[in-house]
Amino acid sequence: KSEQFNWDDYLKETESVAAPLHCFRQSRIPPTNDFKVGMKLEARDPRNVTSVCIATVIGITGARLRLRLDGSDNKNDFWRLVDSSDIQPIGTCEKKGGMLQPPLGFQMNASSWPMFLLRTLNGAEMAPAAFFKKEPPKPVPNCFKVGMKLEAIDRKNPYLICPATIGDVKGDEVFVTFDGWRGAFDYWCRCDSRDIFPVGWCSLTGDALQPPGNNVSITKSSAKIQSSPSKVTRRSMQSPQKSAPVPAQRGRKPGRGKPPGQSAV
Ligand code: MLZ
Repeated sequence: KSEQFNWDDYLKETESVAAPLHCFRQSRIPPTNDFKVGMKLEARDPRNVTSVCIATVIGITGARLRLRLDGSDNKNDFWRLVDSSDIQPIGTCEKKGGMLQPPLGFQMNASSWPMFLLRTLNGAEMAPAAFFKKEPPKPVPNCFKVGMKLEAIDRKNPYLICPATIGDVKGDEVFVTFDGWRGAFDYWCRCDSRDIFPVGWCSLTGDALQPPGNNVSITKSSAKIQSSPSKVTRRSMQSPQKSAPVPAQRGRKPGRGKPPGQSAV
């Protein structure tokens, strides 16, 4: 059967190092997730960030919640850490003198919003304030270095957390490259992004860390100082994938450029 992905082996195989914990805006010990499916809370609308809306917990994964905005469809679910500043107990908005807003794409007539709000909150199970954890402070300065390994949310498939490598660093930003996917999912983000985690995060939260893609040849991080670039073809830790593995290509940088015909989903 498929061998399980193991960071210790993988770091050795790729001769790379894990990005230090203090680089991340994450708590050293992941916050406990006490939420239950069905509980309601207030959440910033990811598609309209000036709006605070009512959201329902649709699922629980590790230290994250799968959320759906009340009055929205089921195609725009999003995931937030329990210590995210994007979520708060019901009542917080009003206490601060704000007004709860209908989500972008509210499925009913805008005029029905006040009544909808009353109905959705009536008899709702509200997540207790103690379940919301304080967001960790921003790490300063950006201490990521090219080649460091991490775990990162795949923004195209945000329920997935995947092994990744810092591909570039610019000011406060880092380029997150996903191991084994040749650039199809890579993105720039701030070094204090809540979407990136230290190596070992998923094993602490109980999240299923995805294995690296198998469409890869991995350049050892030490390759730059070696006379000939040394490559490791991943075989031992491959997991079953729907797509046929693309053979490793020589002379290709990892995580860059899209291979022909690779689907991004
Ligand atoms: N459905 C996709 C998932 C790819 C996830 C990649 N994450 C970096 C596939 O299997 O192609």
